Amino acid sequence: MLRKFIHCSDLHIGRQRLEGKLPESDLAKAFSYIVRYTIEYKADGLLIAGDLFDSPSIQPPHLQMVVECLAPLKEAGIPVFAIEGNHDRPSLSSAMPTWVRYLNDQGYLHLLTIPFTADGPEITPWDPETRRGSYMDYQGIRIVGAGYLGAGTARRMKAIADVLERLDEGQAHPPTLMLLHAGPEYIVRETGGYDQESLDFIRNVVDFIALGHIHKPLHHGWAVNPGTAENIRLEEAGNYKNPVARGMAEIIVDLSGSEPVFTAEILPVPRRPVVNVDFDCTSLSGRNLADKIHRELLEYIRTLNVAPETVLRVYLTGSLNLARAGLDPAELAAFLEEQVPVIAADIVLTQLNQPLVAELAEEAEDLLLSRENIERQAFTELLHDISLPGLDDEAVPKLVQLLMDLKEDVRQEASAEEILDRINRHPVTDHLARKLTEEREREQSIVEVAAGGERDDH
Ligand SMILES: [Mn+2]
Repeated sequence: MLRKFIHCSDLHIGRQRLEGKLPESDLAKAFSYIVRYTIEYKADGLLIAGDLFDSPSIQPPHLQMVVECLAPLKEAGIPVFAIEGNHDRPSLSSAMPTWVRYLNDQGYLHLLTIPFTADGPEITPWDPETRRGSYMDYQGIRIVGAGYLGAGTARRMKAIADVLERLDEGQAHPPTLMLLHAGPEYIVRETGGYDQESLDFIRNVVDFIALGHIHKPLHHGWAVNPGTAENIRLEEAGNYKNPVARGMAEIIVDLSGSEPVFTAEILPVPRRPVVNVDFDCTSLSGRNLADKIHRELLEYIRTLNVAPETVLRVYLTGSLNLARAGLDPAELAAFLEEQVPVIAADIVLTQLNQPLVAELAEEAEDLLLSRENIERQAFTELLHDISLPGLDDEAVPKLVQLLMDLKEDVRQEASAEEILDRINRHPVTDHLARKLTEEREREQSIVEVAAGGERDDH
């Protein structure tokens, strides 16, 4: 027995991008794609993990967009379960009605909330009469909406888990899926995220967490954030270098066994193309420097033949004194928009005159966040438990690298010969083989000595 959900988050409908140069409809288009997919895939429900709107005070057309996106689901009879993110509400403690609440009251979605009082979280079942509640038992699955928990996220998650555990009075709780608008604390330090401890704690009562808030896709196995469906900030198009899928997640729940099995896959959502261009200004000098940059950049961009629906994002790199060069980035952007058939151009100065700092920051981010790092750690831990001759502290990282490379080979569907070749060529293979041989020889000589001493006894 399978249940299928589509999970999205952070649609930020109403967001102005590049001072409104990018169409607002892009965000609705992405959302509409997700809705169509949900219907065609015959999913049991759509999950929205917060920040449906960019602000609590969106303009009428933005509400209209969302209503038009959600209407087909209402017609198809596919329920939508939503929570509010930090952008949907003026503040955590605000009692003001929100546009998500309005959509709830109009029957477009089920807004799940867990209010916190002095006594802790107030967790109530969904009441179809009042259309209020914290969770709904739907198709054999308990869907809980934890919402945005602010700076107290880790602490409040534990409090919620505590109450959830006691809900069923000693009976086994149904398979539980939680909607949560939060990121890991290593990303959202200042605003409070979840940490390993709160995750471990909540794991006892929650089988799967559908996350939002962080615009980058995150896959923790049983907790998943699909990332944004459109580039809410244009940096999102450049920061996530590996073109990993992002935008929505397919969650499948297998209820046929004794234990529910949740699996999730993050899928891509088509988005407006953003072309990131690096342009090194270092070698340019002399008079009329600004003009020179205008001309040379234009010449370079013309060679790229970008599609007309593209957003051009130009990172000026190298060293350049903006003031002395008389270069106005807004003017340069306007010039490019006039000369090249693109929807908008954006000049980014953050990489200028500080390439090292930018690179270091990027490296640090990669180190912290990457899935690769987690895998590397797992391999290292596994290898530490194996006692293999020659597998010392120096060899472990080398072998880990080899394993990572092999994993990538398999993913890229490398041939058996190519894989064997990589193993044979790698210095760590040689090192381990030599140590193993030495060890065997030593053992052999011990056996021989022992055997030599006993020969006369027969
Ligand atoms: Mn958010």
